[in-house]
Amino acid sequence: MAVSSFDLTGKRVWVAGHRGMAGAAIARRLRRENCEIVTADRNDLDLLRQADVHGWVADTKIDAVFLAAATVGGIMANATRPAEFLYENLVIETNVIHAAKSAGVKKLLFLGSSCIYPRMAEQPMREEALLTGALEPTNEWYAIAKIAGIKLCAAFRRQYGCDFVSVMPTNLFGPGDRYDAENGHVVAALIMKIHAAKRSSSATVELWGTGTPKREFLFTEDLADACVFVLKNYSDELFLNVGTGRDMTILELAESIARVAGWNGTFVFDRSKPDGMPRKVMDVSRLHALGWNAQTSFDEGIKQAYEWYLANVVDRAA
Ligand code: GFB
Repeated sequence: MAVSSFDLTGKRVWVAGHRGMAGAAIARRLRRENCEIVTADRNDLDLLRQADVHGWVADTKIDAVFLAAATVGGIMANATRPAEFLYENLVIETNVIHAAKSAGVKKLLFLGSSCIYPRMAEQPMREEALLTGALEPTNEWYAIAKIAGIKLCAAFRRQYGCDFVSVMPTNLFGPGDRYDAENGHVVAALIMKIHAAKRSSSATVELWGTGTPKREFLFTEDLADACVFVLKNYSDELFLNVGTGRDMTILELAESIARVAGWNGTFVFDRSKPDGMPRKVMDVSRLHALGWNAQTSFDEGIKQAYEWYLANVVDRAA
């Protein structure tokens, strides 16, 4: 693993996707670095438009990029909107990565996803498992786009010597998550459902699938810290897994959220909805060897996510 040192001091750093959960957390984390954070709102820059992206990046004089912009969603959004997940993610990545190379950006960090790994990958999943088997059908469209993003960074590094690196975050949760029961990720969806059950004194909450799949969850602020750490300290073609290395069943996740929310009901299962990948936990030994570890306990992260939901979604709607 090539350790490197990229000093952010005085640099102009573009967070692409700063309105999303991961990008917003990276922008918050960058406030502790002595750099200038650059962002562009969707109305000012449409990342799907190649000429606009090239023009904006060339004019804006950027030193480093965090490529966190993506079309994202939970298992049902992935399964029901395959064209958007494949097309939009491919176009965003190709536009930003190519524009960064053309404008001479010195460092770029691309955010992938743990769904790049084969459905039946050996657990915990090592970086070497990429492209060793068939993907999980519910999110293969998103996975293929993210694999293309990793390969773009690797190809631009090989052919043009660009210092572009990639990280593969596990399932994320935290402030700024999308609270949308149909399209959201599981943590946000369950926070919504459990809070609603508490408010209406309902005795049951419905979980999709069987509750038995296992997932690993990383708090957004830890993800952001890892991204800044990797951008500053790592330079190699091989992408790095980012996670905690610990997983739990979906039912255990639901029970933890119920504890934090103070709801004592029971869970029922809608087996017509998909389980997705049976297990998804990362081998994070490479990142640990470089000196980075997640700092937030799962319970603390859930507490903060729930408080953010109450303050920013529930209270604002009231
Ligand atoms: O976060 P999630 O939607 O996606 O979690 P993936 C799905 C798991 O939670 C499945 C169960 O096992 C679902 O059956 N689940 C139970 C629920 N109740 C619910 C619910 O109300 N809502 C949701 N969403 N799930 C994601 C990809 O896969 O992995 C993302 O969709 C990303 O694109 C991420 O790549 C890393 O964990 O299956």
